[in-house]
Formats: sequence, C-alpha cells, structure tokens
Amino acid sequence: MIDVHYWPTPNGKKVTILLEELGLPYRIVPVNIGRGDQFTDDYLKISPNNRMPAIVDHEPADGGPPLSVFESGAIMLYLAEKAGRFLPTDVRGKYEVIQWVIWQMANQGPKFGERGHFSRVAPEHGDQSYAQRRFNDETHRIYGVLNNRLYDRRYIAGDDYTIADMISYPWTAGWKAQGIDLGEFKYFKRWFEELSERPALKRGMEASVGEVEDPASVSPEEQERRRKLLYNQRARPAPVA
Ligand SMILES: N[C@@H](CCC(=O)N[C@@H](CS)C(=O)NCC(=O)O)C(=O)O
Repeated sequence: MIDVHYWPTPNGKKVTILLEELGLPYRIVPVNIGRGDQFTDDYLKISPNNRMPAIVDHEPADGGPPLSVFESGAIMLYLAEKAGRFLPTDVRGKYEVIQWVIWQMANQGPKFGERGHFSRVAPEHGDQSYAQRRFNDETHRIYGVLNNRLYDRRYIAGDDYTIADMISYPWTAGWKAQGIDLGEFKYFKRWFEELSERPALKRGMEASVGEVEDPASVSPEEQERRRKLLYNQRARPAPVA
C-alpha cells in the first residue's frame, strides 16, 4: 500500500493521476496546507521542505522498511520505475522523459505558481504590476514551449503517453484563469483535449480528501495563527545538538 500525503492542488494531482493510471492501491492522507499540517514534526520527517505531496511506500522493491519520497518529480519517477510503466528503460527514451519531468518542476510549476500568487495579492500590499507582468509572460512563454513541442509529437516525450504528460497536465487545467487563449496554442489544445478524456486521469484530478472544514467555522484567533504560519515563511531553527 502507498500512502499519498495529499491536498487537491496541481502538484498533488500529478501523483493521483499516475497512481490511477497504474491501478496501484493507495491511501490518501490529507495534508491541509491552509491549516499548517505541513509543519508538523512527523510530516517534516518525510517532507523536510514543508510542502506536499509526499508518499510512503509500505512495500518497497528492496523489501526493506517503508520508503518515503518527497518532491512530485521524484515521486513520479519512483512510481513509474516501481511499476515499470510510463518511463522507458532505453537510455534515449528515458532521458527524453526525465528532462521534461525536470522542465516541469523547474519551470511550469514554479512560474505558474508565482503567477497565481501575484494575481491574488491583496491591494494593501501595493502595486504588483511588475511581478504580474513578469509571471503572466512566463506563463505564456511556457504554453508556447509545450505547443511547439507538441507540433510534431503526439505526447510530450514522443509517441507514448508518459509521466512527462501526467506531470504537466494538472497545471494546464487552469488555462482559462491563467489568461490563456487556446486558439493561440492549437497543438497544446489537441494534447490537452485528448488527455482530458482519459478516465484514469479524470479520477486522479478528482481525488478528494473528504469533507473539508467550513471556513466560517475557523475562529479569528485561529485565522491569525494560520496567517502568521503560512505567510512570510522563514528558516526554521536547526534542532539543538
Ligand atoms: N516542487 C514541489 C512543490 C510542492 C508545493 O509547492 N506544494 C504546495 C502546494 S501545491 C505546498 O505544499 N504548499 C505549502 C506551503 O506553502 O506551506 C513539488 O513539486 O512537490
């Protein structure tokens, strides 16, 4: 059994898409990142960067104790390798996929994430137009990278559907809110529409954490505690030896 420490965001959904595509049994362990679950001592042991997703594989291939992996790109590589699917084993095919997985982690995820962040900044924090322009442009550029890639390939890494596609898809599901005109990116659009019809991908996108708390039930003191915890995150002191 694989535990997926999860909250329903694009980074979390990458992992549930792959698990659904693989048909591997998994259990969702909610990490409510709005409440600060990512900062607990137990969670930091498996995900020291205080982010989700992370997994714990209770039956790793070496037969040893449970194995944990954090960073969604590493999780995708781990699960694909474990199952022997969606990651070629020949050197050229394998690195074709790996470079697009790393591209997603280093470009599409962070830049789209910052675009979303700066689009939501409250007015009392001042003029954000430089940052908004910067990350809107980057988002547009990145859609262009995908579109050009898909111009003469069915999937991101070539003829086969791989983890390179699964890791990029969830961040593009928000294309409308990201200000993207699909008419400008017709090869991307073809890929997006094909993937959107896959039943396993749909299940992964809909993976739920069950009932979530009603924001109205959170006291003003608790809201203040969460605001302090989540915004302006700075280094945590190292444990005293
Ligand atoms: N590079 C990481 C990014 C993970 C990430 O940023 N996760 C966000 C949710 S999408 C998170 O856990 N945020 C919690 C926080 O900001 O404290 C990955 O791909 O796994």
